[in-house]
Amino acid sequence: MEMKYVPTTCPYCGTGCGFNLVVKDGKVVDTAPWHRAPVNQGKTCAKGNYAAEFVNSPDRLTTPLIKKDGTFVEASWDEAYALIVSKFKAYKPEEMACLASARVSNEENYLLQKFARAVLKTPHVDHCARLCHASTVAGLAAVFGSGAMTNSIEDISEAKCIFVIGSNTFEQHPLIGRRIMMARLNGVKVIVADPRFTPTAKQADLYLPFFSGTDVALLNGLMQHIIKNGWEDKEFIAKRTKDFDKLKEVVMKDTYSLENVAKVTGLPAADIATAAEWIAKAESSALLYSMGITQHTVGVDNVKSTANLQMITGNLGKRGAGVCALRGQNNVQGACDMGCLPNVYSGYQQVANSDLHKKMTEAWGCDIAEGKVGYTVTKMINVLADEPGTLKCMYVMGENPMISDPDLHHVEKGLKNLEFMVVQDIFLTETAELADVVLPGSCYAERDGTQTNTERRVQLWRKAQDAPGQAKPDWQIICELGAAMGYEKQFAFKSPEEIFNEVAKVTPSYGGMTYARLGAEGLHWPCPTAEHPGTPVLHKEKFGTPDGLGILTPIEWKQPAEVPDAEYPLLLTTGRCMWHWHTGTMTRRSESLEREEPTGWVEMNPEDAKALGIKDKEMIRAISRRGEINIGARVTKDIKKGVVFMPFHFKECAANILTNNALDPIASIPEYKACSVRIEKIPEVQ
Ligand SMILES: Nc1nc2c(c(=O)[nH]1)N[C@H]1C(S)=C(S)[C@@H](COP(=O)(O)OP(=O)(O)OC[C@H]3O[C@@H](n4cnc5c(=O)[nH]c(N)nc54)[C@H](O)[C@@H]3O)O[C@H]1N2
Ligand SMILES: Nc1nc2c(c(=O)[nH]1)N[C@H]1C(S)=C(S)[C@@H](COP(=O)(O)OP(=O)(O)OC[C@H]3O[C@@H](n4cnc5c(=O)[nH]c(N)nc54)[C@H](O)[C@@H]3O)O[C@H]1N2
Ligand code: SF4
Ligand SMILES: [Mo]
Repeated sequence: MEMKYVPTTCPYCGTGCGFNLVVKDGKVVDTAPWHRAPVNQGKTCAKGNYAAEFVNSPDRLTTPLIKKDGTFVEASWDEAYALIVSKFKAYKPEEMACLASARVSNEENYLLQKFARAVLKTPHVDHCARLCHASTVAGLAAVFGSGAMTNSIEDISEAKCIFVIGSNTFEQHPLIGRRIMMARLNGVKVIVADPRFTPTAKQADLYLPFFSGTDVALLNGLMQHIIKNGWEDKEFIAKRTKDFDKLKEVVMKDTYSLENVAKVTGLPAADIATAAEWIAKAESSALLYSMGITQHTVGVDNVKSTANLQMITGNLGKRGAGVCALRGQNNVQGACDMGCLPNVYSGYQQVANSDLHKKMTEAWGCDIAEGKVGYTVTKMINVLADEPGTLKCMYVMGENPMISDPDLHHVEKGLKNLEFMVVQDIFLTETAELADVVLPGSCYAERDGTQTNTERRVQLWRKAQDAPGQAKPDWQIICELGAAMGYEKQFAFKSPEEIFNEVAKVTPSYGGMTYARLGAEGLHWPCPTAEHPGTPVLHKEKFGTPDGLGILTPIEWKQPAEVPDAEYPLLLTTGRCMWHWHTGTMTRRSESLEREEPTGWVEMNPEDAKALGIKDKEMIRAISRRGEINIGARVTKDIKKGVVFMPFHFKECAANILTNNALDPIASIPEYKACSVRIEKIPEVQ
């Protein structure tokens, strides 16, 4: 028997923890602590702990599949490539679109956008960051000149006050939750604003249970109280920011007085005042946010508001402070960095800038898609469903929109309008079932590569076993397909490291990185030169805007696109649970995790349940303007009256059948965090 330990990074969340994969006779059998891991020092959450369980699942895809007469038949790689090439060559560039993946490596994402732009010559490439932190990327870039988390994870344990708004850190980023606990040992004050009394909220010194969709009102209210009392950081505002007067014109309005904000948010005015005082008077205060802020039609407004609060209190450019946008998927930061967005090449180099278009054309040595901004994920689905014939062909790598996109009936209609779809995944997902060709990719344990966590730390993945059957690493599939399309030179890579070296060459913020330099600790971008030590804290001396100043942006509160009414009287908000990951492909195949939560539920307040005659655990029907599902009720005081919550992991009661495809006008992110539903008892069958 041969045993070995392979240190690697976690395939789940953007915290970027490290652990060892335990390999026995060439197969991954378990995980074990890796004490040198820089982010988590050997600790993991349950998902990391059980991250070996799905790897050798009997459901793994092991061979290419081609759909013939409505059923999949096994095919060789050559047959699959030949079919794909003949189809891809038959469409015009603008009729094709690619979805990249926050689950795969930087190298693979870099290759996919290169494939889209250099081979298919289409500008339409995007990925699930659209559904997640698109508001952050747009909002923070507009006000700070960089759309990423400003501080490091370690920093959080040095804060003197921590304001968590719209993040269930303890369940969704547990090892960042640990940093909050470490800070608490130093006597830090923790404030949590969330419509649900989550495990994170339960650790707070001050819990603010407010209505979903009232974030800007709350943030403006906090700022008004701070300014009224003269607690703002006058020096920081004067030296490092601009447009304070414009901001004041809005936040000082009577609309945002404590009394008015209390009414809109459903919070006691005194608690808003206390929160304002703690944040403003702390020597350093960190603001942590995630989907509660971003997934709204006002997602970008929400993000800019959090930045306003941190700027007027001087909480940027120093340790223990910052706007800590907690990125979700293991490599969503990296997929954005690699240019899997319709408006930028790697390193956020704008496609519309003709110099940069020329730079990439020369670097890749061929004609590339013209420098115009392509479709977002949400736009792709809308075009497919509502303007059939515009998009005809799609290549989806490591995404499962048939569970994760809003308004699933609409998504299904759109995807069924495609003439040809290729899905490259590790399991036969609900999306793959609709494909014409399915290609078996490899999971994190089966390849080398890099991924970039939420604090912009680029770390290595290390191969621990071979992929099952004929499955291949995603990078190899894209290279082979690129070559089959006639682009041998552009895709002649023999290893992920060779791809990474090209990334470094064309991407200024990764310019100084090599595999050898990444080592065990990784490096934080920007790291532009071989001598540069990396950048754990952004904006220390100046912001990334043209004049170096942070921009204060006046923002008015707006209601969600759909608000409760007589027909649909409850506000539905959706999200996650501790044990499962998104569309469940991996965690529902992990016995230890699936045992904890075998199916979905809807949380409702006892008063709402009583009014409807609904008991705990009763199966009920939830109905929105877009569809209906049957789901078990979980009656709990841990949710605000008038609000109900569902996790979206479970296909048998898919929350996204109900959600609203209303989008933020700038970021095109859907409003997953607020729509309206009605809940009914299921009529008894006579
Ligand atoms: N276990 C697990 N962990 C995960 C994931 C997973 O699927 N499972 N997914 C990862 C990914 S990709 C992401 S993006 C992150 C997401 O991480 P989080 O954003 O922390 O998770 P969510 O459950 O989507 O939402 C967070 C909180 O927002 C609250 N909320 C709802 N509506 C509002 C509102 O209008 N305003 C405010 N302020 N709060 C509101 C919800 O009650 C919830 O507690 O998690 C990552 N970590
Ligand atoms: N209602 C509601 N819906 C939401 C959200 C919400 O809060 N509420 N949150 C949104 C957010 S923040 C996100 S990030 C999205 C996530 O949406 P998705 O990205 O669609 O969800 P995942 O389940 O993570 O899908 C990833 C796919 O990649 C596959 N995969 C995993 N590893 C590999 C690999 O190494 N190679 C290949 N080729 N494939 C691999 C998995 O099997 C899976 O099919 O969901 C969004 N949807
Ligand atoms: S906190 Fe995130 S990165 Fe760390 S072990 Fe858990 S899922 Fe993995
Ligand atoms: Mo996400």
